[in-house]
Amino acid sequence: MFQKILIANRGEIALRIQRACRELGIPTVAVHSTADATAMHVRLADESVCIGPPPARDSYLNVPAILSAASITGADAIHPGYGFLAENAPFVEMVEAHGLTFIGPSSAHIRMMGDKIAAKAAMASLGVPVVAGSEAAVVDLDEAAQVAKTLGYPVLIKASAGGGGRGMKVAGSPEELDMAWRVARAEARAAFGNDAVYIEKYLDRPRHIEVQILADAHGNVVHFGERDCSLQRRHQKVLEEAGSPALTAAERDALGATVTAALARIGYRNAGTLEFLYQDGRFAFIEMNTRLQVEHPVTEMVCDVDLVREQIRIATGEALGYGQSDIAFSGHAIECRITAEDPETFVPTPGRVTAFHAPGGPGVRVDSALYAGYVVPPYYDSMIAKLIVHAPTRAGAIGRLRRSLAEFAVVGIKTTLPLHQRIVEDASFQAGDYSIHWLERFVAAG
Ligand code: MV4
Repeated sequence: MFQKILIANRGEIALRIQRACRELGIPTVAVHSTADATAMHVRLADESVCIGPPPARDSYLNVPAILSAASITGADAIHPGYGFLAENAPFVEMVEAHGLTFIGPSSAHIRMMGDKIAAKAAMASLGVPVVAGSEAAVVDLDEAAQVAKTLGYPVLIKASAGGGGRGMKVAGSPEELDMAWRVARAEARAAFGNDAVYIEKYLDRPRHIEVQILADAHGNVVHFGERDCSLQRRHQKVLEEAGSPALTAAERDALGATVTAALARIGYRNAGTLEFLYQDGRFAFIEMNTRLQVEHPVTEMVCDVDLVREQIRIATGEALGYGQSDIAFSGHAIECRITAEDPETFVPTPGRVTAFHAPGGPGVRVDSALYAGYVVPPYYDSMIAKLIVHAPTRAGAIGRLRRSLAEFAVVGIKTTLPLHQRIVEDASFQAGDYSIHWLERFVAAG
């Protein structure tokens, strides 16, 4: 087992990783910017090291400072959490060159899945259903027109280095293709320094369904079912559920069997999530995330698994020790991401939290680094808490969500708690009847 783990992150996920380490008996090192000197992840760590000034590029993305912090504290492994350095292949290589273990996949798999064209081609060749589209990068407008004609309009032009919604343009007709093509290429070049793009048939009202997997270093791969992450605004997820209200157990089992077989064949290791669009009863792979995700707790609740503990065990070389038939799905879980934002305009609301009361009771979990007196800094992501509820049925989970949202008190700054309170009362949400466009319309309608 590791002697000491450095957690290269902040906020609730740094606490989440500390908790897994503590249960395994492993001491932790927190790193922090000068803006986070009084943050809860620093207060609760066994040791902490300041790694730079507030901007993330100078602190949480400061690789030399993070490697130095590991060296001076004697850490032998680094957990990246999500965001920051979690999917940065050169970082993984530097960690390993320093004789440390990166708690995550290999740099080669991170690189493969970061190239969306390569990821899709690999999955297609392994028998995973993918969205209809070009099989490689599309090189010029003539080829784009050819591909689009074959697919039929509307089509979506995507940046190969993109993902998470950045660098996408819809073309609804041949007349729109030229403009969409040029804008997509220019945006991809500006945002990623890489203008490789590919084209897909545009699905007009899909759900976003993702499958959680774990793979050990011995070729064992298991899945933990799906999460429905369709409720998002501007590519920021707002509420996630496990399982999806739209899927049957048979669909879950079939999709899980397909993805675990595929990942076993490429020798994938550690945690991963495969993203699919689901429309008209069909799944289509779009991307794979090679990290622990924000919304992992809903999976933990329904599968009774500690995914962070499993990531750490896998990174030491331990075998999973269980198979697919040992994983049972029990009840339903829902997560609300509470952010320090105005619930109507979504303008960030950093500032002092004067009072804080988290809900509790049966089936309620709050992952947060907030405390009364804490000042939410303006430099980082605005998520301040995740409220996760679990109950035997989806209706039961919604009931627990309603009462825990009413209990939740964050005083001193505006938060998105009122938005979540409105969502739980909505009839379409309660019926599980929504696509990826539902929340944008709900917010616009006020
Ligand atoms: C799509 C799509 C429709 N058709 N691909 C957005 C994020 C990135 N991961 C992929 N995305 C989409 N790809 C095809 N062929 C619609 C989206 C999309 C979306 C996907 C998941 C969750 C929210 C979304 C919001 C807008 C668009």
